[in-house]
Amino acid sequence: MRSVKSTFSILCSVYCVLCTHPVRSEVTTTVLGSVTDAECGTGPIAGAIVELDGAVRAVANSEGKYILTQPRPTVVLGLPPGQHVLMVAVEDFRSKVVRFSMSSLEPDGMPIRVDIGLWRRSGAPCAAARPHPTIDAADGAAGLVVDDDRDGIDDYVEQWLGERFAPIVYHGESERNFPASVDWFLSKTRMFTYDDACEPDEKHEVPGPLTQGRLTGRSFRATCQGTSTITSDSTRSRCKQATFFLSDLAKPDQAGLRNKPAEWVTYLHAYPNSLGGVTLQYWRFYAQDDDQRHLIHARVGPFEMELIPGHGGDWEGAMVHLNGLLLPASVDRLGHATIDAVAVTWVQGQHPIIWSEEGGHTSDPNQLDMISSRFIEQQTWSGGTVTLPDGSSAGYSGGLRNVGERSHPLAGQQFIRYSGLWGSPGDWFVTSGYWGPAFNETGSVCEDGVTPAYKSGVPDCSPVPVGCGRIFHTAWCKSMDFTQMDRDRECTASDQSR
Ligand SMILES: [Ca+2]
Ligand SMILES: [Ca+2]
Ligand SMILES: [Ca+2]
Repeated sequence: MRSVKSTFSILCSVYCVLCTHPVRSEVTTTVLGSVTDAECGTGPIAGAIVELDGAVRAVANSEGKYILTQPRPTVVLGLPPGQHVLMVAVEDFRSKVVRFSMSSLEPDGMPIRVDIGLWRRSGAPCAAARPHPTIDAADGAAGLVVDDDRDGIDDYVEQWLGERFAPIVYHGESERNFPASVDWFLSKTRMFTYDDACEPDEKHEVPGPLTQGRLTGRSFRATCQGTSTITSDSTRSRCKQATFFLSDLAKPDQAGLRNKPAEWVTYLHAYPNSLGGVTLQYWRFYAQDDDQRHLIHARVGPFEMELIPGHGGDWEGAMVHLNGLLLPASVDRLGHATIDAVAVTWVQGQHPIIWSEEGGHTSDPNQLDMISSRFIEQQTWSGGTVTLPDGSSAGYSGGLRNVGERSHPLAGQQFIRYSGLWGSPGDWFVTSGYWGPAFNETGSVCEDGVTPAYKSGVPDCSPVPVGCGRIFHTAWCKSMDFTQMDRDRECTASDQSR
């Protein structure tokens, strides 16, 4: 029986190599159409760059006509099967991204027609024109649109771009706290209310079990702070003194999902930016920050002291800002206290390499600050793999999950609206749990948009700058286009507590 099977499989292989494979490679897709000025009706736009699936590119001729041919791919990562994207960009017009369907039943060689009308980006050469600063990736005229997070960009296009530019993350061999997922953390932690003004501190547990949906819509009265009402999705406690929090995990669980890289989820936040493109934020979550290296020097009365700044609940990340051609213009990383532009190494021109510092997990652009000399490689895109230091495979990573916008989370990722702390309050500001992505303090500024909201390198909460007002959460909203997004609703907490 076994020999019959092997013979059959050998025959199949020969057949595949000799017959099927050459035929398959000849299956091509032709997409053609014209690019026109949708606003002024001035006709064709010559010189527009048209790109199919980010793979093949053409330039529209003097009549605005383009034609693209490429081997038909079966699946474009991030899109439903049979779907493709066209990107069209030309100076002075909004770049446009159109998602369209292509049936596998269509006869080989039958061209698909996609005509594109572009809107003007600035200037007003005709009476009807008005400036549109952002990318146009949710216009239903030529394609299908799903925009559940209401940021003006088709959610599948967000996923496609997210997968395309997803980082490769290196974790040191000596790392003790590996990535975790939100849902796993919630199954292990407990939720509490916290009022630091009481003597002793007052904590009350919120009855479990915890799920993402149960993180929001809660409130309590912090009576020792006065009579203020603290909510779990709109109050942000500036100095972590009156807030909800999720308790630190037991020691063995602080290691995170060390042996389950298939659950190392990378959380994507994608939104229109002021470059006329899209910004892609990639967030990683760890149950614990165990930073032993970046000690904080402090003076308390006559005493000099050094603090180890570790804390529960650690969110870290990097962001790729794409320009109007949907190409990377710059990369920012969340540093220890600031957001810094970094020069990264790109793999295949599209995946930036990020080094996760052991313990503190800061995203580094190179390995200079890494302690280890051997690393675990994590490809963060969906279907990406994890490779151990000895070169053996640890299977797939947890892939990429688009959380949507804070005002409109996607696919049940309600955690993004939770304004409390991920981790228990400690003796100091820097040893207390930190905020999630949408309320993160890194690089945050006062209402004036300039003054830093926090003083870096001090163990306790820095005194509130006079007239700071509502804090702008730069880490969540850097370069966001506010003609498309609601600045207040997305980037500031509607209520602050101490
Ligand atoms: Ca969207
Ligand atoms: Ca989005
Ligand atoms: Ca950290």
